[in-house]
Amino acid sequence: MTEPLRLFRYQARNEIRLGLARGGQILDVAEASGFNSLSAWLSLPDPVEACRRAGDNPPALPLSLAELEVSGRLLPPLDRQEVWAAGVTYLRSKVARMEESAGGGTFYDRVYDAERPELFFKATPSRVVGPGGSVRIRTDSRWNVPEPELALLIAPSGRRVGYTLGNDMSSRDIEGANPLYLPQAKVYRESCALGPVILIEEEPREHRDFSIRMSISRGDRSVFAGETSTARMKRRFAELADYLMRDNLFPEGAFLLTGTGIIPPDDFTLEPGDRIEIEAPEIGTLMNHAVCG
Ligand code: DO4
Ligand code: MG
Repeated sequence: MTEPLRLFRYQARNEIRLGLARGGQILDVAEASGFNSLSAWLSLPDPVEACRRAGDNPPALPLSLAELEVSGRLLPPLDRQEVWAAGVTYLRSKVARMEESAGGGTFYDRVYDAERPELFFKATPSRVVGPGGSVRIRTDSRWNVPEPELALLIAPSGRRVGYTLGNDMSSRDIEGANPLYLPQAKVYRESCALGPVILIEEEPREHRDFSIRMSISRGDRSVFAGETSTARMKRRFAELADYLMRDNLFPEGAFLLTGTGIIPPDDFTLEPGDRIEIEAPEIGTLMNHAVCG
């Protein structure tokens, strides 16, 4: 079986570059193929084939993903893409939201069963942090959680070309007070993390099963651990991407977070300094610390 292709952005000496990993080997994408930004890659007629060709033609670099990550040189895997998100795609999310909501609970129930999914705007690139970056807790909120989610990467053509991991940081008390406060609960500085790499979708599929785990530690103490699988989603990736593309244009491509199936118990809230690790074996681990203020 061939090793999966993984694309990533990293800080080289004086510039940002794209790298491609296949097995243990790291290739410099620009030298092998001529594209050196995510937007340029996404606008190619066949981005997946371009990656495959770049991967066949290696000038290998004396680097490893682990070294890039440890030295803080692995960057968020986006440049000019908008980030959108789907909500209430797992039973766990529906139940938790119905419980937290002061009177709006029935909206969550209805959207879980409706034909049309919940999709909302999550972040511009400047609000997104990458591996090792700090995600933010709102100062005007007292109940905050990370939401570990699989993110789809969609090309301007609408094709799903890859996957990464995401954290849809959320203020549960703000959203719970009134569902109309959703944009404030969800969209603010450093409210989203993406990374560490983009797993390229070499064979198009309607849906895929990824195991997702999240652990949160405070100092040397584990304060939460949970896991799920995208097999438990109520909706298929193809369905979510199809709704996102309806009457919309994404000239730079877009990321679509697919919803959370892991929600810590109601007495849990994030604290500054907490270390959040979100992991899917095929993609890697997205590690961030929480900050506030
Ligand atoms: O309905 C509000 C947001 C839902 C969400 O972010 C999720 O289910 O992951
Ligand atoms: Mg979410």
